[in-house]
Amino acid sequence: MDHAADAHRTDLMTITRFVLNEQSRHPESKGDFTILLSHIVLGCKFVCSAVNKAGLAKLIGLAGETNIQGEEQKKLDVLSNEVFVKALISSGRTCILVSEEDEEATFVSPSLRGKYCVVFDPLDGSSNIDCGVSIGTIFGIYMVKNSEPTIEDVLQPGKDMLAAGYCMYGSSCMLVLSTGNGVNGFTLDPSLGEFILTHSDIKIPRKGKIYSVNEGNAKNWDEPTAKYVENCKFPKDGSPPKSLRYVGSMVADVHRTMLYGGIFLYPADKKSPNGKLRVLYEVFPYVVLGGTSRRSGFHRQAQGP
Ligand code: AHM
Ligand code: MG
Repeated sequence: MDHAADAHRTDLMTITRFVLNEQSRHPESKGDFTILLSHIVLGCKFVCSAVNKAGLAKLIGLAGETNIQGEEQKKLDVLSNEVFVKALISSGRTCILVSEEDEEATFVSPSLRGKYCVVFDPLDGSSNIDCGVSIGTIFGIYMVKNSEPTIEDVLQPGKDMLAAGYCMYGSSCMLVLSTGNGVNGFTLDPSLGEFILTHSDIKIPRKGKIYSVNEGNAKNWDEPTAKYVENCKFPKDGSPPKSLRYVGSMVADVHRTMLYGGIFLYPADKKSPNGKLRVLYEVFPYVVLGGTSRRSGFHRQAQGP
């Protein structure tokens, strides 16, 4: 019997165990981050379950409709937002929340206040919700700087995020996390209700054969962008053309890029001069994940067993 393989199957590294291991390397840590993360994980499990039964539970469609019992239907992204906001506040570890679904930042009342600021898109890929294509949650975590939290605390550069991650609700549900020391992926085992480490120390392959972009916007691109994409299709150096893959859910498109390599881009264009993706909770978390993924080799020795 292959004992190593058997141990791999029976010695389950849950996400909580993984984070506790990581935090134990910081003697000053009081477990606050682990508690915060367990509330994010709870939100992800809830949304995963809601996404899986969306059609059955009539969670798809527009918010504001009423069901047969006269109850108000909540659109899946509205429901996901409520779940994350409530889970994060009740963790007692957050002070400011910024969600794509809410126009204003939420300042947590002093009695429930903690030291973390969480920025998130509770359910990204809205155009794919109603047709059952992969969608996801994106989040980033900052440490509050001011003793009395202000909006400045969530206007910090992406590089100052303590942790970032995403959860993809796809053919399997996968949570990918970086606390600044490599990137690790956990797959939800629905029978256990636990995220288990399945992709350790993810590194984006240096070379990839895929480009991922909404080419329908090409008419509005600037020249360098148009030239770049043209070169993916008709390479001038004699290399084979790249394949095009575009889901239209950033979480899925970037997840594939993390694992297979290549490039994902949503460039600014004449229609959206600032680009479509929101920097704080759609782009910064991926900058953290991409950056720590490439750097992760440097940290391996410090990771311990
Ligand atoms: P959303 O926040 O409304 O869901 O929009 C963000 C999504 C990204 O997931 C994806 O990369 C992009 O919008 C797709 O846009 P398009 O449909 O223009 O290609
Ligand atoms: Mg979004």
